[in-house]
Amino acid sequence: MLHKEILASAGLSPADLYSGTPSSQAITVHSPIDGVELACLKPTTQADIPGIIKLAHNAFEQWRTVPAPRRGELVRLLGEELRAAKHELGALVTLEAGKIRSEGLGEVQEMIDICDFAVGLSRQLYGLTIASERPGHRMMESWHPMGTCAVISAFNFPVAVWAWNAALALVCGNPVIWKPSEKTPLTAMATTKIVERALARFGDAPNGLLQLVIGGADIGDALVSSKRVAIVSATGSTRMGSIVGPKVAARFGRSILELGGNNAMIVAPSADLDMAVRAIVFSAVGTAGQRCTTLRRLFVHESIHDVLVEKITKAYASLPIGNPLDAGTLIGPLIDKTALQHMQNALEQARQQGGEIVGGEPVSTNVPAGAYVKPALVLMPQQSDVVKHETFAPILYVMTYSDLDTAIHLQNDVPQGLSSCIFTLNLREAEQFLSAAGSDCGIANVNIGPSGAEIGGAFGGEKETGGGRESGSDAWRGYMRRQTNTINYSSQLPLAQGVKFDF
Ligand code: UN1
Repeated sequence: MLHKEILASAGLSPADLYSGTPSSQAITVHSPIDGVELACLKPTTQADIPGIIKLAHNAFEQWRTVPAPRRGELVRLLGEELRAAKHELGALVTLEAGKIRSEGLGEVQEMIDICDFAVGLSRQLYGLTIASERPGHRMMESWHPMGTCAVISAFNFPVAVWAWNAALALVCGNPVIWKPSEKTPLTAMATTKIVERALARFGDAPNGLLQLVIGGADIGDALVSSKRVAIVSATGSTRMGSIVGPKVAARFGRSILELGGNNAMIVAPSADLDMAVRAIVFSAVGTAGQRCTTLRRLFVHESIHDVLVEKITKAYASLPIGNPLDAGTLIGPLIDKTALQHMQNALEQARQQGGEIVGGEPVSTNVPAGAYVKPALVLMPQQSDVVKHETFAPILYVMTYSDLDTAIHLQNDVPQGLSSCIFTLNLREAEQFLSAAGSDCGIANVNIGPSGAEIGGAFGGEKETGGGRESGSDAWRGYMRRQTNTINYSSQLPLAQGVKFDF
């Protein structure tokens, strides 16, 4: 399929794609597949932001009074529209973000899944009832909409992460302003067209309920700094989070941060090695190593190290690298040449720190402008500085361990705390890994890799990963305000704690 056909079938017209004229302000979008220019967009300006926030606030004042199951109906329609557009939007994810076909489709599936989840949730925004210490009194909790939710998303999951946030925010009664990565605005624009179809079928949603802004850090900053943006949900680097988090906190706003990961796997002596190899290869090289959940560190028991490394090396050698639009490709390009440079720098540091590197070199394909690389396997003598740093590329550092306590200590001894896993058939080891003294990550798995989480669980991590939770379980609470209610149905006014105040 040609680029033009993919763009057109995702509903993007030439007028959408060329809203800007080449200038220092315009956002030019290139496909990571071949570097071809896809669009030149007029960005949202800082001067536009107050009006956008005001419109969202007006939408909030209406939307918060719409019954939650009715709000869920909009999300149900969005899920239907996404199902109908899955193929076209998935292909655009491939074109704009460079994911292989199946992962592009998987990303849209993740959007559909969270819509289904949120529809059910729209009838389940439960609060507790609480026993009161006073006679004739009752206590309860009510969950109310919070206000405008800004979603700042990254290039690597250009649409799914918006959907995790938007589906929940909508049923929770909040409008959403979306700032996608300036590397992937087209998938966001195509999603907005799908949203418009759902809104048209819904009928009476307020204007400004779902808005899109296109731009760079200055636009993100205008959203982050506004007191009228109740929630800022930001996905990206720890560096970005360290700017966003304090700014939102300084104005007592709420942030949901989903930042860097440095995810590990421990492979114990009893592990099913063939299964472990499949999990390692998918989670280390899938999405060309550009997931926040990508496997970056492998701790292998010394008794199985050589045999496992041999199996992984063999598997790596068989991986088709190339144009992600082609059926059969498993590793597409890095997002750009800068990412390639970061990867090469990290490998150079690894070498200096005693690493033995297999792979990692640029691959020449028939599309020279793309940043294609062989995934790198790096045998490290210890967990040195470079290993503790997240490099957004397919680099897997392999280390050995002799006792599980040390392996768990090493796995936790990094600044990030997103995802982790152990391969073992030993129940004691598995439970130790999941215990309070085990993995310190937001996600800890047994006999499954660290990436490719389902939407039903809360997604996020600790430490420099930011502490936010999105997606399933009770992550919805992050999008609502909790109100404690005490109701007195007696004819007395007793004070709590037995306090007397008679006059
Ligand atoms: C991300 O990389 O920002 O668990 C999100 C996974 C995906 C989401 C990753 N469901 O790998």
